[in-house]
Amino acid sequence: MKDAQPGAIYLKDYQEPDYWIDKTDLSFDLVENETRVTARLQFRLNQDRHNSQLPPLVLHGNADMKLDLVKVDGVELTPEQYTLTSETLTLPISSDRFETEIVSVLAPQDNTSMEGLYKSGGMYCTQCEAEGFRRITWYLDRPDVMSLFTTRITADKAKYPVLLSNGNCIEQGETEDGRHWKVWEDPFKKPAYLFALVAGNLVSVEDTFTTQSGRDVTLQIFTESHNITKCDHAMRSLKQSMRWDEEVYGREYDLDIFMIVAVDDFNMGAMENKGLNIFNSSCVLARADTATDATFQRIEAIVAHEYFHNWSGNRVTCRDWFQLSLKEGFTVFRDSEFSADMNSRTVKRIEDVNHLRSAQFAEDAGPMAHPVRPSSFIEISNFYTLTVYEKGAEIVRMIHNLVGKDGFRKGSDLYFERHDGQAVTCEDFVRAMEDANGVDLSQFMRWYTQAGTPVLDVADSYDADNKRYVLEITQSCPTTPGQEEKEPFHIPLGIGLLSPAGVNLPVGDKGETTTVLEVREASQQFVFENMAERPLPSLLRGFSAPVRLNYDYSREDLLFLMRHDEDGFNRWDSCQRLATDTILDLVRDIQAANPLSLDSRLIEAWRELLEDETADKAMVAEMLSLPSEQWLSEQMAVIDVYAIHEAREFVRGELAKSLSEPLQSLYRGLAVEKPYKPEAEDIAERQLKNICLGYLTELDTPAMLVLAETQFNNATNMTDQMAALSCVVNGAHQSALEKADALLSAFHDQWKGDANVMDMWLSVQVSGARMGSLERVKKLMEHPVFDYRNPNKLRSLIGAFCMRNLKRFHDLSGEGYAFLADNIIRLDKQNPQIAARMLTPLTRWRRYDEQRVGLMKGELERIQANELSKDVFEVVSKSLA
Ligand code: B3K
Ligand code: ZN
Repeated sequence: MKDAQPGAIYLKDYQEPDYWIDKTDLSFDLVENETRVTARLQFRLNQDRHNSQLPPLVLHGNADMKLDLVKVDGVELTPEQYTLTSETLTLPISSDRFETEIVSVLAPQDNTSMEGLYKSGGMYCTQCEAEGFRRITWYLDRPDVMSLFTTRITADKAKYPVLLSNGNCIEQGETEDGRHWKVWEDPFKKPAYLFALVAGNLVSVEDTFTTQSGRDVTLQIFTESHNITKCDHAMRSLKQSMRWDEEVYGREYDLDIFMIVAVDDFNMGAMENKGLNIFNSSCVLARADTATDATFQRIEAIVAHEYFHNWSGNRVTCRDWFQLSLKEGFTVFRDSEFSADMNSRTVKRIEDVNHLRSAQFAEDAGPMAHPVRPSSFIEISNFYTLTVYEKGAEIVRMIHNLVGKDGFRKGSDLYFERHDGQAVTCEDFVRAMEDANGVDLSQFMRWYTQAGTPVLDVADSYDADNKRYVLEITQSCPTTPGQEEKEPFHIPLGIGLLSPAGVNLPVGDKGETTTVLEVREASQQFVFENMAERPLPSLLRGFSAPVRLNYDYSREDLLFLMRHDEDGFNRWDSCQRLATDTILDLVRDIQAANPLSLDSRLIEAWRELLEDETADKAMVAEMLSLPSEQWLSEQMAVIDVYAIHEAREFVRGELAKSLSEPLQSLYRGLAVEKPYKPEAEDIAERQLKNICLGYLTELDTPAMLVLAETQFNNATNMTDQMAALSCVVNGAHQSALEKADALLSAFHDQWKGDANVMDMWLSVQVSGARMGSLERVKKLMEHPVFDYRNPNKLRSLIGAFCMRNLKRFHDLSGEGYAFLADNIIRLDKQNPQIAARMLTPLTRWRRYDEQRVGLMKGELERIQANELSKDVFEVVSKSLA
């Protein structure tokens, strides 16, 4: 794209379409190398935009399709009568209602972008969000054009016995030459991005769900036959999600059939196509021996997420793609509440916040920073971001906290009732919340329009004579690309106050021990009367807003909060701060070449956690986990990759040495054989046990290696097997490297037939610094299990190395950067979406030391010198701007 640089599209330019499409009638003739798609569309002039004059019809398309035939109202057009470009087809129009018939010819087997219609293994499947439908036929491919779809699929019966599309199957039959066909009809209007088609040799598990109004819904999960034993957990999760949405939101499923299909080649996790969700196999298939607890939980969350979209996304959809968070932020909030209800609420909150703070905060601080509702984009695929999803969900959570649980339900009821069948905006969502609750959220709307992570600086003072305690809060927000000045946000700040004896004091109007302060000004004071003694504040309880909070806690304060704060999230957060402060001190020592010694307060805090037999195991596991290198990096003005790594490793080693006894005794107490259940309590026990094993293998003693090896050999579930493998690989000191290789090879031999397990095998050996050398990555790219076309393999190998193995990726030789750049250039020709996504680590170049800045920037410039997709062009050019 060096000559004609792609331009941006702006929210302010939004206009309704010239025409609506009332009916979409598709017919697919699936033939290897040449698939024909006939689209018959019924158009109607949009009278709100035009009344007498009839503008030409401009349809979206793509250069990879061949145009075979165009008819308007039954009359075939000659090439002189229409205009075809690589992105559009323009037809002359002479009536306010008309029908088109367009035949496009596709080559799905050559479609490596995984957008539109493509082949994954032996099956055909589709991915249309955001703009993939225009790779199937010329269409008004925008979410505000909602149409009724019928889909006829014809294919070879032996190779493709299963033919699926949205809605209900209304007709089927066989034709000559061993072909067969099915017709599917979707009774709900939908935008084209929710269209789906699958054809393959698949088997299914089937179940039923009876809705609250008594309708029976058939549930089916389709996979290739060798995976049929891995569908039970997804099916259970689906039924739980369906029940939960009825109970919590009053939302019932609306078709007679709900289908999920697992495919191996998929750009993301899953897709909420109406009645026919398509899933990345890694996000749906699980069996105790093949999937870890984390995978089980991810599947539960993603199945729920896609199911919940049926209302938040499909029945009520987005007017335009700038509104993406309308459906994604809301649906992430819904799935995260679902997971909280199914498991431990506090632990779920900790996991979500951890992810948000280490990855979304980094996005907010980088060159791609954008508001939750962006005001412009070059390629919409680049905006399926942590900001739109996770920060978007935090916005919805803040509204939930501001209007309360019942108020939120009133607001969501009003939203669904008012906008069912419509394509709407973020304002419509917020207005429903305002109208149902009689509140004014106009200042709150800035969360949607201003990018960047707000910073709250908190100071306090105590006046002993008047027994008055004052919190003084100042808010600010760093500048982000295109936004120099920011207006103050409306921030709900959950707080509590603790007495010196550790009592959580009453602070609310009704004597509650937690209250929410509404911060609206750039600088604001909150006064608490009748405070007998100076309290210690517990701030941002439950992480009530997505902000960075600064308050000058001493280490003693943090230890005190870890013990006494009634807010579970803040107990964990105090523990994280304690560890973060300790590690960052060591980073400074490393930089100053001082001898290192670990603050004994951290050791004692960890000892207390290990020895507390009554504590919640899931909480202890979270608290014992040191902050990630990503999070630590975020705390430094200039990221010192090596020092962070060394300091964190030093702390792990010292903790292991000082606490080897309690770690061993806790480990042994938890290492009891029991049947695998993916339930909260058991998951917590395994997690805690494996965290202990992780510390113990830091000790580099033969006995500890034996402990891990024994667990590896005896494990009856993947969680324990993978954890043991990871401990050996990542704990592998020089003496144990051979052992690590032996276990990796045993694991490979055991699981080489299972693609999803092999993804984990690839990433475990490259995401830690000890074994994960660049040479290993390159060698694994030649291994038979690796497949350059498969996004899961790319993420598990190249992605894991570049995003998680910070020390090796940022090697001062610059080889990691050059490796990534080479692959971006190669991958961009094959799959631009994945290429743009994998580029993320290089976009953060400004955060490093001078030498790395030069190296990383040089690689970005090298990428920029190529002919690029819009996807990669946007990320590279914004990063260098
Ligand atoms: N809506 C899809 C994401 C589509 C991504 C397109 N590049 C999955 C989800 O968020 O549920
Ligand atoms: Zn979603």
